Amino acid sequence: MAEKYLNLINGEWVEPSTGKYIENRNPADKDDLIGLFPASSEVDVNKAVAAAKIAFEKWRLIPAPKRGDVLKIVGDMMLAQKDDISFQMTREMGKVFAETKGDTQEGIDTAYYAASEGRRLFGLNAPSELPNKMNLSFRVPIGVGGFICPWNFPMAIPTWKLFPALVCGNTAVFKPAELTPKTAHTLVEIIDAAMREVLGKDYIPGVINLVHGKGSVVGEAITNHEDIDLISFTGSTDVGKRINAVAGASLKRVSLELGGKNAQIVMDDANQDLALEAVLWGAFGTTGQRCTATSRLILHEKIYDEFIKKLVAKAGKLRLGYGNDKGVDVGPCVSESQRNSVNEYVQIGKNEDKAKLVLGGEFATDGTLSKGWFYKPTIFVDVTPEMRIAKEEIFGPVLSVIKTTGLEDAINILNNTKYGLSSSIFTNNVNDAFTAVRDIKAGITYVNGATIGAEAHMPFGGVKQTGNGHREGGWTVYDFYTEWKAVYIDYSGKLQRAQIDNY
Ligand code: UN1
Repeated sequence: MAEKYLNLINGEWVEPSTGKYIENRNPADKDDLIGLFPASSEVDVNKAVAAAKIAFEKWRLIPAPKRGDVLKIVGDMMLAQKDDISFQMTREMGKVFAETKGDTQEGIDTAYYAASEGRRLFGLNAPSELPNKMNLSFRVPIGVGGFICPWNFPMAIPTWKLFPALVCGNTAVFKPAELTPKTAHTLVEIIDAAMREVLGKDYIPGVINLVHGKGSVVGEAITNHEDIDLISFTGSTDVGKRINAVAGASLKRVSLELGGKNAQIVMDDANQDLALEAVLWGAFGTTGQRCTATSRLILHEKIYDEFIKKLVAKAGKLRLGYGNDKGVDVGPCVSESQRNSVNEYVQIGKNEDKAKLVLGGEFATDGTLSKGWFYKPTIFVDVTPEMRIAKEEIFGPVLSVIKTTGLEDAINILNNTKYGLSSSIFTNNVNDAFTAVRDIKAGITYVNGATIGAEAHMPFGGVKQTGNGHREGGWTVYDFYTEWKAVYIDYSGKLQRAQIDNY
């Protein structure tokens, strides 16, 4: 019998009110049942929010450096368990062990950053327009946050949200992706243990609550809840729009990280070997299941045929398999429905008269691959910018190659999408590089680097329909998790009226 996992509500591990559980299986081997995770309902969300609301009044009074100490211990614990966390993450999510170790490391980096932010969280002062009066402004926490997270970065993305939120003094109701509940369980176990260690007898139950279940039930209940003050969501643009609309009705603060249709430009003067390595990594790493994945390659016409030949040869050699096995380059799609959705896009590409499929385009079923949701690395060439495979997010190992005549044309093609998350240009021409940095419409631009691999202490997010203007990561996220409070201290001993007495 598979192990049953529980929700964490008000400091206690509890069964879901429904008594029902959801199976978590290995996408590389559907016979491998990892565990059973709560299929929670609105009732569980209500309990979690109530606990978080009470906890907020105590947690906000814990000095920020002490809240940071909790995050320091969290980082240490994650580091000590890095290999085990990553092994389990590969088992439930599919990407290869080297990548899940990167995912865990991103969480560790975020923990240490948040820990030190506990001793900063800088405010700003300004002079008063009146004598004997002091003006200060500082950050205050907002309240209860709802955190709705995706499966592609089961550790890094929840930490991007939870750690800064917590160090700022907010409390949390965390709903992880249904497909990666085990990593979430481990993360919350660690946070709770660190809270107990740092706070001792002053431990506050309900600062972090974990409610497993479906987005349509648990995510929906969080979005609708009147005592949730802010929501941070990473996922599809369609769901993001819905969350924004529903949460906007009660004026919740909402941070959205949504789709991408990222492109890598390769100019004719570029280091081709480097550009080749980058596109292989950007397009097929994480089986193409990153918001930042390279799903378009915009190739200069002068190197077009030669580059494609090398690319197809190399991509054809990528080894598919279970990501915890040695020598595997690419894992499975995360689920059957995700693989079907990738395959539907490939059929759309195949039906385009002009686009040519030059690699893959089908399920990979050789030997043990038939036990999982594997899809062959797929490349379409001669794609034109208006085709659906050039515009829509596929979220799988599918690359569309588009020919360009030069820099301006390449940038126009790159910008021809409703998204704007990551982007890249390979060139050795410094003028072209800076022009691209200026004119590309995206939240992230790499020069001579792949579209994936953002660092945890830098602003992460996109323009246009990739989000709603907020950024995760680094210092910028602290603006999302705090409000500014302005304080005026008058030590003149009389009533001084701004805008009146001094003019
Ligand atoms: C995502 O795909 O949602 O920059 C996050 C990167 C990773 C994070 C990706 N550090 O590719």
